[in-house]
Amino acid sequence: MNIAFDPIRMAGPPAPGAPPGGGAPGEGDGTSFDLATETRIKTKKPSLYRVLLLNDDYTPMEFVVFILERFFNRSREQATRIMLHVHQKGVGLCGVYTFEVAETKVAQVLDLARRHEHPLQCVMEKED
Ligand code: TYC
Repeated sequence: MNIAFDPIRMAGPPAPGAPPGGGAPGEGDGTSFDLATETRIKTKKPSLYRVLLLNDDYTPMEFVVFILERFFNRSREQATRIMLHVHQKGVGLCGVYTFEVAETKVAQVLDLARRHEHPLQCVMEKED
């Protein structure tokens, strides 16, 4: 039996003083290889990004409400509340997403606004 494939031998921690990587017999002669024995998988939470709408004097309120319903899955009531917040305060939060999702939503908003010749601006910013 090829000792490099012995699941019982490979299951435990390396013996004290064992070389890093396991150091199976036959190592280096092309007849053996190391198995991946790392059990504690390191994970990292993805960074999150706020997508914000900016106020302007020309984009129709109804268009902003439509944008919030269509791209940010907001109800008519939520969308109206966010739109009015942006109208009054100058900036407002549409949602929080991972990088690629936020990037896509900004692009969708800007593309539709441009095609309707509205100056609506949408930006993303990293959360701390
Ligand atoms: N201020 C705009 C108006 O009076 C409405 C508006 C709201 C525009 C939100 C942009 O992100 C915006 N027609």
